[in-house]
Amino acid sequence: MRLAPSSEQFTSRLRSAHVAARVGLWLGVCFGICFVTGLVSHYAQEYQQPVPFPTSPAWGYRLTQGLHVVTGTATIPLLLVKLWTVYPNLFAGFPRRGLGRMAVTAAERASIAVLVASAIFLLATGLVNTTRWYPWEFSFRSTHYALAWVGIGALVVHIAVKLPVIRDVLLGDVDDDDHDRPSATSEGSLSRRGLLRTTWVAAGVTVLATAGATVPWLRQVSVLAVRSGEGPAGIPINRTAESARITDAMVGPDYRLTVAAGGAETVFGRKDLVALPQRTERLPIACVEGWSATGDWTGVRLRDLLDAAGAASGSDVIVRSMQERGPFTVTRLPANFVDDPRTLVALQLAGRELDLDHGYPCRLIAPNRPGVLQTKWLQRLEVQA
Ligand SMILES: Nc1nc2c(c(=O)[nH]1)N[C@H]1C(S)=C(S)[C@@H](COP(=O)(O)O)O[C@H]1N2
Ligand SMILES: [Mo]
Repeated sequence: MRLAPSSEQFTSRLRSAHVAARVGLWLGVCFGICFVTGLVSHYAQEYQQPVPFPTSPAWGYRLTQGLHVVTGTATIPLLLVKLWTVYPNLFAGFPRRGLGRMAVTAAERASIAVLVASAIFLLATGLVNTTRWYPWEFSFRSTHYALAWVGIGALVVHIAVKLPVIRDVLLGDVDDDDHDRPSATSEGSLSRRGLLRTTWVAAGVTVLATAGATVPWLRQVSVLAVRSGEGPAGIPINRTAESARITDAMVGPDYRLTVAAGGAETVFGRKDLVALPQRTERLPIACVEGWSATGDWTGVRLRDLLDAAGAASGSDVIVRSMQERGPFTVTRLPANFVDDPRTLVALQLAGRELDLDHGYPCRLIAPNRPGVLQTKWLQRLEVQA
C-alpha cells in the first residue's frame, strides 16, 4: 500500500514544464527586482554606511521601495500557480541506482525545498509587514534580509539545474508535450494559454490592488493598499503620538530642541525655530511598509540651524526623538544629508502647523530617506566630531 500519491496520479496537461517555465520566468523577474530593491532598502537603513546613501533623486527610495512591495506582492499569485503546476514532482520516485544521479537528485530537491521555504517565508513576512502586523519576536529587517540571500542562492542553483529544460520549453510552443510527465495527458476545460492568461491577469490585479499605496492615481482601485491618502494633509500616520507616549507637557511651552556640537549645547524653543528663515520643500515620506506620500514641508533648513549653533559642515548628526522607547528613537543622519539644502527640521505640513501625530513640535524630513528614519518629535541633534 502506498501512503503518498504517485506523480502518475496527476494527469492534467496544465501541469507542464511549458507552463512552469513561463510562470517561472516572471517569477524570476519579480524576485530579481524584489531582491535588488530590498538590498537598497536594507543599505539605506544601515546605521552607519561605508558609502553614504545618495540624497538624490529625492524620490529614489520611494521608487525602489514601491517596486519592492509591488513586485513582492505580484509574486504571490505567480508562486501559487508555479507550485500548483510542479507539485506532482514532489511525489516522483527517487533514483535507486547510480550514486551520481542519486546525489544530483538529492541536491536538486534540497535546493528546491530551501527555495520554496525561503520564498514562502519572505512573502508571508513581507505581506504581514505591509499591514503593520508583527506577530513574531525576531527582528523583521535582519531576518527578511538573511533569508533573501538564502532564497536568491537557492534560486540561482534551481535555474542553473533547470537551464537546459527552461531553454527548451521557452523556445518551443506552450502546447508541446516534450518534457511532460507521461501521465499528464488529460485535457481540462482550461487550456495552457488560458491558464497563463489567467495568471497574468491575477498578477496584474494584485499589482493594481496594492500599488495605490504609492501611486496616488491608483488609490481608487487599490482595495488592498493598506494605507493611502488618509491622515492629516493626506499623509498617513505611521505611529501616533499617543502610542509613542508623547505627552502634552513634552510639546508645551517648555519644549526645547537641543543642538550639541563640539562640546557646546544650543537650545531652541519652538519660537526660536519659527524665527529662523523658513523654507518649503516638496518631499515624500516613503515607508518601508510600502506606502508613500508627498508633502509640502515648511521649516528650518537643517544646515541653517546647525550654522546658528556654530556647527561646521561635513559631519554626521545623531538625531534623537523625545520618544523614549522604540526602534526609531535614535537615527544617524550622514553628512551628505545634513548638508543637503532640502533637509529640513519641519514645523509645518501643507501650510499648517505640523500635526502632533506627524511629529509636532518638529520633525526631520530629508530627501531620498527611508520613512523609518524621518524622525518625529525631535529632541536633540548631536553633531559628530
Ligand atoms: N520618533 C519616531 N519617529 C518616526 C517613527 C516612530 O515610530 N517614532 N516612525 C517612522 C516611520 S516608520 C515612518 S514611515 C514615518 C512616518 O511619518 P508620519 O507618521 O508622519 O507619516 O515616521 C518615522 N518617524
Ligand atoms: Mo515606516
